[in-house]
Amino acid sequence: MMKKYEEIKNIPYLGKDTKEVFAFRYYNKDEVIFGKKMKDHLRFAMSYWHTINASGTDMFGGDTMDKSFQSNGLEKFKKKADFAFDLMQKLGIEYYCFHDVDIAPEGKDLEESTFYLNEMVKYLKKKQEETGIKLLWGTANNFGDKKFMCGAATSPSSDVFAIAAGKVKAVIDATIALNGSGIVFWGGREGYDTLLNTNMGLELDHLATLLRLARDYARKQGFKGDFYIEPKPKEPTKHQYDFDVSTVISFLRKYHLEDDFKMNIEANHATLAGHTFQHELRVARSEGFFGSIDANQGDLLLGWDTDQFPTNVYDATLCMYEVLKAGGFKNGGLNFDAKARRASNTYEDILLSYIAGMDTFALGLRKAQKIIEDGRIDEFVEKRYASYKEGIGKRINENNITLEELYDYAKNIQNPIVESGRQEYLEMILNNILFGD
Ligand code: XUL
Ligand code: CO
Repeated sequence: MMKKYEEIKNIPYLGKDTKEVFAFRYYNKDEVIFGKKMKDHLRFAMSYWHTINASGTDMFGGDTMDKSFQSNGLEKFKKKADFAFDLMQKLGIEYYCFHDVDIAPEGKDLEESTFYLNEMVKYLKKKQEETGIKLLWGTANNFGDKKFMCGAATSPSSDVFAIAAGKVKAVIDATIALNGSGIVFWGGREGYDTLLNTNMGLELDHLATLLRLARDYARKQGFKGDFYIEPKPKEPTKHQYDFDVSTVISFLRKYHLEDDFKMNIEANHATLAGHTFQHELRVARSEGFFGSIDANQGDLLLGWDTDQFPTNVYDATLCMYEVLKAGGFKNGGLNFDAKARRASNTYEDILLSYIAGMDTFALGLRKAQKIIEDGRIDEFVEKRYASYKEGIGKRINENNITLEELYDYAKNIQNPIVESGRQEYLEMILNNILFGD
């Protein structure tokens, strides 16, 4: 029989051949890869909302799992925190992430909610000191309550804008008090369901205003970490303004926010936007906006955000390849914005889903290391653009040529050489690295 949650003290690394259920097969936290421990490459974080609060409810049925902790009010949230830190210790997870409403009860208004939030911040601070666990990022839930039904920063109501801003201030204070290294903005209901009732330009200006106010306040309070935008194309609104990485980058540049804001890229949001996870990471990396990751996966046959624990090694490998090429995480990390399935409704399933996700990314890291050490793929790409290393190509590359000069040069070209893209060969190398041993 499977062990019970309470009996499991910690999850050991036992290597790939073990049949032990509650063990890591690939995640060996202190093993060094490219001069850095696995745990410092991966910087795993627990998402409070899915793990500590979500109870299996969906559109068609209620809870399948009890997360009530048999108590109410602040007491309940203290018990949740005790559970959260115990779970992270069992798994060896060193970071966590939260929304304001995940960690504290909501009061009747902003002032009362902030009071509860601050009480819980004191409690969490103590837990952090006892365990060495750190806060990766904090965020405000400015989408759940009914007052946010038409948006928060993009609401047609300026009072709602003010409350959203107040909640952001409280989250900034909480994040700073807990020494968090990031503040996330996921645009919850910042988007539209129909353009018939929407002033898009005004809403985008207001969204930028809230981000600017947040940045200025946090910096004034001494916050040195990163601000992240988490792109998502749709859901809950039909069109989310933070559609994908490219859209967000041009938004940030338009409003001069690009020096402080980076991306928190979520795998399932990428696929909802019709991109691969790797695509979104590549855009962020090549534009200098790589920051943090919400690691999960969607079901490609479903058009909504299923937030499944990641088990796809192919995607995790290409993700970790991008992370390594970006120079690794600085203030960011791999937050599991993922929940065990509704039918995986035991506490043992929570452990198993984290083990599966952590092992998937550990294996992805190991395989990404192999791709880089193998060198064939990188070398192929390097050689593919060799014509830009000298002559006319070098001048194009250096932006040191005119259109007339290019015309004069081009008129003498008879048969330009364009080499094969060799896609299948490269995919074969990747398979070989993934499955070769
Ligand atoms: C929603 C989502 C959020 C953000 C934080 O799709 O991903 O949980 O990660 O607000
Ligand atoms: Co997310």
